[in-house]
Amino acid sequence: MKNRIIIHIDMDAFFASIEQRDNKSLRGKPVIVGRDKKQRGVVATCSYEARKYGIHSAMSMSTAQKLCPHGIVVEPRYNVYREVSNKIHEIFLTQTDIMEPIALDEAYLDVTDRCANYEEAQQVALKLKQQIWNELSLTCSAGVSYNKFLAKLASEHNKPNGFFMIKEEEAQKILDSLPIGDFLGVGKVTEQKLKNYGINTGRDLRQYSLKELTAFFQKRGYFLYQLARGIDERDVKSQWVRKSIGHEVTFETDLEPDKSLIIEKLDPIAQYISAKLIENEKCGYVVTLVIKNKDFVEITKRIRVNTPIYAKDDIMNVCRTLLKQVTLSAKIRLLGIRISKLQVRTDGYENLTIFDFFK
Ligand code: TTP
Ligand code: MG
Repeated sequence: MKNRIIIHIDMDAFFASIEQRDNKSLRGKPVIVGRDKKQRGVVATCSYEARKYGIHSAMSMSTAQKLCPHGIVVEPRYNVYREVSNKIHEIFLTQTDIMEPIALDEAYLDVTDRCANYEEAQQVALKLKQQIWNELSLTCSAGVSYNKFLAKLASEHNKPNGFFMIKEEEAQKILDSLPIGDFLGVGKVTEQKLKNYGINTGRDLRQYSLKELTAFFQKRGYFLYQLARGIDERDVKSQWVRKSIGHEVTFETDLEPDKSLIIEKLDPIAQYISAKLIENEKCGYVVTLVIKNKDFVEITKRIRVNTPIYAKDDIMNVCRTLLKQVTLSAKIRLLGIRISKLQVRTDGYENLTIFDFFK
């Protein structure tokens, strides 16, 4: 069986980056997000500028302010963070259905079926980073590997705004030199206990037999034994139902702003989406047409049809209608179509034409 390919994405200084994005005066400054409560609160997170002073999550606010007296304390805005988190998940779902969100700012994506090799997975990860930047003006770090533990390790490798891959042949070397405290599930107490056995790195861990490790640490010993050898069989648990199916194409040379040419270029995109809808036994009510011009100005037009569609010709008919509402002047660099408000396809409307369906 083919090895899995998993992407882990984690937003950089998540709460703090959102605060800096939304308030220009905080950019480039040490920002500490947390409730002050007369300095009795704790730091939720802080900007990378504040990390230089040794501030980190869960540190007491009073310590943080002692370390960096000119740090700017900002109250958390959880509803905003939640909203951004939802948008990030939507972006992830444009690339794969198998997505497991962890907390608000990270997720695992299983792209085994979607990517033939690591290079393709790299393209997906970099595309997601770019999409997050384009749509949300936030950076994240991405890691690619063949299991969850190593993918997360990879995403942490070049933080912030990083990308790193750990392929099978590179994993052991990286794990051998990994400090024991960085292994999955090793908290402060276990770390100390491991160190008492002389285990400071992955290499030290690998010197112990499975029998010894399970004797010392019970079930966790078994996991540690496996992790030291780059084995982590946890699945990416996707609880998410795909909300839309879309596809975009960026052209190598910008297109002339000519509607008949655009129709021609939209055809294979509609074909691709239709195939995806059929494969997933889905049809959708909302069609969105995306046109981005050479200056990165994006035009989106959306329409809801009365009966959900999935056939290429129906998708193209709706796109033609949407295109009529658009005025084009500059050359075009990207075209995309998205079908949303999906539902499971049931037979019985295949022969109807879309023109009956507009509201
Ligand atoms: P993290 O991903 O651990 O941290 P981060 O995104 O701020 O920084 P980076 O990933 O670049 O190292 O956590 C995500 C968010 O969760 C973080 O912005 C704030 C929140 N959080 C807390 O509220 N308390 C905590 O103790 C931690 C670790 C995070
Ligand atoms: Mg993060």
